[in-house]
Amino acid sequence: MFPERGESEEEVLEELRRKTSEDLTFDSGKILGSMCTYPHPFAIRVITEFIDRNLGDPGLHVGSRKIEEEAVGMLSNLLGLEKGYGHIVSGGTEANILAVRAFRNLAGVEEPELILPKSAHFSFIKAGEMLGVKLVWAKLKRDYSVDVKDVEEKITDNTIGIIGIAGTTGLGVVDDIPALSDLALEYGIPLHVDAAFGGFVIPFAKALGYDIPDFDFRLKGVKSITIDPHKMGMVPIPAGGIIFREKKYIDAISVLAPYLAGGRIWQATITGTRPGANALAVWAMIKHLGFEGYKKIVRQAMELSRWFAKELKKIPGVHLIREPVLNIVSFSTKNLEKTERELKRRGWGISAHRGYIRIVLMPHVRKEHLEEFLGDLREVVKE
Ligand code: 0PR
Repeated sequence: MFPERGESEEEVLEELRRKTSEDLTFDSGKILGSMCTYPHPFAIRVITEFIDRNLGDPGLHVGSRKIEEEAVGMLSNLLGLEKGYGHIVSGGTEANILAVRAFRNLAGVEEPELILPKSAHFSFIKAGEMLGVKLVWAKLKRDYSVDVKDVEEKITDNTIGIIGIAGTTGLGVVDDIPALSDLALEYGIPLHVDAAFGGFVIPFAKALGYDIPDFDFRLKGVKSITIDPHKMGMVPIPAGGIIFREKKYIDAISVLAPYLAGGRIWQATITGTRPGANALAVWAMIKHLGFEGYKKIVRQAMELSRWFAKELKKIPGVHLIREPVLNIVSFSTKNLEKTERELKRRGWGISAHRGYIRIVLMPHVRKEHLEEFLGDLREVVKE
């Protein structure tokens, strides 16, 4: 019911606290299956200070628009591109939809088809449906990366683009992007890399010496990349990123907004009114942490995931789906449904809907949380 008369701030807050007491919080250490984390305090400060900025009307917030451009510039550099074109958007879903939209608009074929790995995120199902693009699913190999031969066999005159994934949602697997890039160049088809999760992990993990395939704009077939600051970038939700290699992709999805208070603009994002503060927070976090700061966060997450995988392997009745590539470790048990139910009953924020339980070693996950989880898992599996 819409209340007739208002209550005091304190009363309303009290009720909010009571009602959200059911929520799992990141500091409880119980959320092991999420790609989000408690944002960095500095990002929260930035958001609070610049909460009113709207990048949907950049003529009003000219400074913020320039900062978004700089943030896109720094992300492009991280991904091996001197100058890129793109936006800080609402998340990986919007970023992926924008990439498919650009590819479809530029291809200009009547019955557009997109080739994507079986392991692709469900955001592409939304993209296919909204954009009238047929999804052609490519097989995975035994190591759960996409079968590049199968991708090649699925190419037709209607293919508008190919998707590769750098950090799959379920297992954190990085596809053979160099081979996909070669294929894309050979057939003259653009390649989009979904690095929504891996974008803020792989560059740092590689610098730490982890052996992970190349995945970014250094490969010439890669025309666009999704990279989400609201996952491993430590920025509050919503903050996704889409970067294109060339301006023509942005032009292909830009719509004229003629009457805004700040003047007419061309707008490429799906959302109109959109948070400037989050884009500023992306910029601020990159400036504050720098490559070294992110490397430190990634080092901890990667080391913890290697340790965790080793501990899991010691438990009889538990098996790893595959050796971890990034900071995601997935495993199964003999009676997975029961394991899931029991672990959930003990308060753990995990799910097993893909045929395995996925643990994401986000920055809020600490060794003591994992030790407690392993203890519970040992008991549950033994029962
Ligand atoms: N691409 C990949 C590879 C992803 O893993 C995800 C999200 C997306 C795109 C879409 O990103 P947005 O959700 O930002 O639009 N993957 C996570 C998942 O589906 C999202 C998530 C995050 C799920 C936090 C749970 C959670 O608590 O698993």
